[in-house]
Amino acid sequence: MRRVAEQPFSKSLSTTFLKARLQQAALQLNAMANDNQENLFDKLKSIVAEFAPQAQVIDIQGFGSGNINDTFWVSLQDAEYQFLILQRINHGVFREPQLVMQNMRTYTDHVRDRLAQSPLDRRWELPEILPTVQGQDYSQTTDGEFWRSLSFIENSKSYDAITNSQQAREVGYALGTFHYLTSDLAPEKLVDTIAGFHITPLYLQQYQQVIAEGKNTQTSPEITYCHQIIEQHQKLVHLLEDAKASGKLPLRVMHGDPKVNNILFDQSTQLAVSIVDLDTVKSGLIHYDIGDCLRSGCNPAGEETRKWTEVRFDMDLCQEILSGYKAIANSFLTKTDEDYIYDSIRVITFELGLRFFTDYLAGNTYFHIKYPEHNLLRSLVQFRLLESFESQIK
Ligand code: GN1
Ligand code: MG
Repeated sequence: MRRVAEQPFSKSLSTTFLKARLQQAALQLNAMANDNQENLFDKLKSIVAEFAPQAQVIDIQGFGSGNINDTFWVSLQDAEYQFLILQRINHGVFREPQLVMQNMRTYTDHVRDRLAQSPLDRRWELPEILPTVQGQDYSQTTDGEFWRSLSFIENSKSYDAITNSQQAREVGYALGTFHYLTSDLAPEKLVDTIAGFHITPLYLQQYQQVIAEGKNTQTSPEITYCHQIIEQHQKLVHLLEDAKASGKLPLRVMHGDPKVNNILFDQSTQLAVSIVDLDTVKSGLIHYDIGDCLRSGCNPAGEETRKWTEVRFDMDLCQEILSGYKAIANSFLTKTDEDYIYDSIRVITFELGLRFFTDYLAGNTYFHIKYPEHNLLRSLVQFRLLESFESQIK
């Protein structure tokens, strides 16, 4: 999906056209489904005014392919920033959005200071959190919605799947840079914004509970396949949590969602310049990040493909991502950390498949979907990817 709004904007776009396009985007993103679509444009304009009161809105478009929050790209005139990102934080998922913003402040302040003291030798950007006119990091509407605004990283774009080895090394470099720049941030300074996030055994419990409730009794060969994969991987579930409990793997700052399309590339140099989507930055195992980055980076078909039987794990891309990662991470990566890398790919790919499948069985209450079987298809993609990986490391 497009992650870069078409630029430059045209001042001649009519309000009627903007409204129609925005409504279509919102429906496609399944965003704002409960909102009055007629008023969407006006509503977004009034939220923009909370962050940039003097600005004139030139254009607003649906943006990105997030499964949780609703994201818009805004083009402005007479404002400090020509472009900004506007996001409605899903507070069904992030129960305390103010804590998400607190973490984002802690993280960006820390990294900004560190970069000021010891700059990298290449472009690396952090999104700015734009305050409201009252000086807050988010705006809360009268009906309880949480909105935030972030600067748009100039001349950048992201990809839903990696297409070449240079991109792969850059993806590894980006994750390594994130871990490197946070390696001196005490993880306990960050709060947990989603209870149980990336605790694989808890996802298994949720699956078992949904089965016990018997909400979805449909059967099909695909559904049977998913149940079988879950049955076969019971031991895997505890692998990283056991390593954490025994102290083999230490708690560090983790990103929580370093999938490929959260890494931004400079459009001119094609080098990675930022890692975004900072909602899940918290204390945890960096192995969940390494695994997540590799499971998304080594799936050339992309996690949204419907051709799930064709999904394969690309080992060449995996080696490239790891070489990019290690080039910067060797300052903090231990031998034990390295020993767990392949296991972390297995755990996180399994975990994501399990999360999608459980949400499908539970009636799709967590991830945004675009069609009824969407979460089932997503879980098939992850389970097939897992099998492909496992077949190559035997
Ligand atoms: C969700 O919303 P998005 O796309 O950034 C999810 C991640 C998953 C990802 C899979 C808070 O992230 O954990 O890995 O979908 N985020 C949350 O695409 O659950
Ligand atoms: Mg995310």
